[in-house]
Amino acid sequence: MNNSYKILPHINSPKDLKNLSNEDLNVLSDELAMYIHEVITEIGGHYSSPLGVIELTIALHYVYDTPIDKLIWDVGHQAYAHKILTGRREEFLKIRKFKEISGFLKMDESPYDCYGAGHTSTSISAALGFAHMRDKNNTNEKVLSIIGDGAMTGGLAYEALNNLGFHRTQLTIVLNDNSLSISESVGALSKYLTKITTNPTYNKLRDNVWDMTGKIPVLSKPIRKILKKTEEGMKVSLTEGGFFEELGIRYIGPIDGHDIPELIRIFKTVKEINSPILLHVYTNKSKRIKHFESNDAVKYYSISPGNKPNKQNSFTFSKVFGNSILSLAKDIDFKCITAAMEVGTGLSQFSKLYSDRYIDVAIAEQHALTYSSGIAASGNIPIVAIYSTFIQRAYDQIIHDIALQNLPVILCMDRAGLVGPDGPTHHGIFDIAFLRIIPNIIVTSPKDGFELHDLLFTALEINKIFTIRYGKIETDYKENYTPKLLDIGSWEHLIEGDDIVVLSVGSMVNNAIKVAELLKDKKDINLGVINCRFIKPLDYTMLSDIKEKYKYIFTIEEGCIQGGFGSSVLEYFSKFEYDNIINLIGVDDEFIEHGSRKELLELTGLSVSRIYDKIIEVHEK
Ligand SMILES: Cc1ncc(C[n+]2csc(CCOP(=O)(O)OP(=O)(O)O)c2C)c(N)n1
Repeated sequence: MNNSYKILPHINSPKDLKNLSNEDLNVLSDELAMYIHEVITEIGGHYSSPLGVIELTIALHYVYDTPIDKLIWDVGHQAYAHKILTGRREEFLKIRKFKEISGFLKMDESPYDCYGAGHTSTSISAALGFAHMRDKNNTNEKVLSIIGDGAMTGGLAYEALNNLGFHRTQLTIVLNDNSLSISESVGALSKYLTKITTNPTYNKLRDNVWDMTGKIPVLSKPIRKILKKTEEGMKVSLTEGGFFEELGIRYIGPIDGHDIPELIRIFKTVKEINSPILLHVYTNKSKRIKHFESNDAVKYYSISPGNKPNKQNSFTFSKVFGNSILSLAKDIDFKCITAAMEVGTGLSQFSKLYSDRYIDVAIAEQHALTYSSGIAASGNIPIVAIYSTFIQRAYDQIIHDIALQNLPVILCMDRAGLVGPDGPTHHGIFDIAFLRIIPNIIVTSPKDGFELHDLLFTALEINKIFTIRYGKIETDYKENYTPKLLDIGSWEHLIEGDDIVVLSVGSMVNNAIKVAELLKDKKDINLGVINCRFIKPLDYTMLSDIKEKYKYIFTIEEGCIQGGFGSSVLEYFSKFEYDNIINLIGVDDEFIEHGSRKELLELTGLSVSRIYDKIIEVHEK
């Protein structure tokens, strides 16, 4: 931190905010923005979302008595200012690095992180849990959920609102409305919120009510009642239904989320109200993006280390997915569905060129899956693109709505395996285990971009429930590739070995090939390598050959060992008498921290050198 910072270096906890003047608080907000900018452009991380809530964060910590009062941030990707103000200013310099502080909130990182997350839409439910236990224990801390308009589109948020409105306890929902999710916020709620924030008449009336109540500290009960009635009447008529009020949650807003004195004034008032409140704060994620050629909050949602642009000529699996979809769309009529991850899943171009065949359902993975089952049931082909980790919350939809009815949905899971700096909330390590046990489902993973294209093509041809998982990594691919149909359940014997074979899945096929080269070079051992692109069904013909030919069998997957691909191989072997020695390599019954993918592969035993060591250890025993 250079000498230009005047106030930030002296803030070691929220207590240090309490005596600052409004002017100093404003200077602090500029310094926080500069600090976040300097660090994140150098080491990478979320960018526009944290910059959008700087003033809001200052006002919250100024008014509330944290960590006694509970601030529960939804997702947590926006809470960088919270981390910096709560004693982690120096640690922030290495945020998201291996063994350093997390990019999300974590309960074991700080007492100020009273609840962790990474997936959206959990904060109101969790806050209600806190609030109810406070009531039972007769303590009087305040509980707040800070949730974005994007996260508010997730079904869990509505379940919590429903429960909160019924129980009517003190819980303040701060709705941070910037009209953006990662891309544009979509759906009826988004339109509804925009209508409120852009309605000048309503804003004026709203402010008047606040001015009056703010200026008269002790209002008589009847006046309060009348005011409340008028206010409700205005809201209901002007916002077409007073959605939150109808649920029993008092709506206050919209207020400017960048005006620190105003935020402080309103939080001080809200703090005194002991019923459920939704405080609608509008913020602008672009406001503090000043150092690039544009202030595009979608483009600068996150930044890679050194702010390097993506390499133009290289392919990631997401890019291959986007390209393959575009080329397949010319001849085959399918629909693409995403849950707010248009850019991340590689569907940006498709969404523009085929807007009538593209549906963003907002951050609603459960809905995305059941909605797709409806598309399939009506005789159309849905391709759903979702990150592996976010599929977890749509498990019953896969079993009950898709598999049980055998409805041919194609499910493409990006970010499978270890995703790196986003850490345990985002690693996609459970998908093989939880999908392969469901009847009627085909589970696959390509070794490279060409095979991803082949699998997509195959999925579109065969009219079955078809899932494809691939990681956040670069891969081989060439544009204008003509895909081929793959036999369901067919593996590829890439290298013939002597007595050891590696059954490798997806991203691990490349590592297995490198291990084979090393073993040949260093020990003159011929390692067999098989590309197990079908995780379910297995290639039973090849497995019976393997059983006879190889004494040592290793399975390698970038996923959990328990219930994973290796387990399915063991299930196969359990049907016979066998004397093969079988070893499973993968993530062994633990959550994996954040760090670079390279560091995490090393940690979990999935790096080339660790696989090599393991094979030698077993073979030379
Ligand atoms: C269940 C789930 N689906 C998708 C995501 C990916 N994701 C992270 S932040 C985000 C957008 C959140 O938008 P909003 O709540 O408005 O917050 P903002 O970033 O705009 O402040 C999305 C889709 C996620 N974290 N969790």
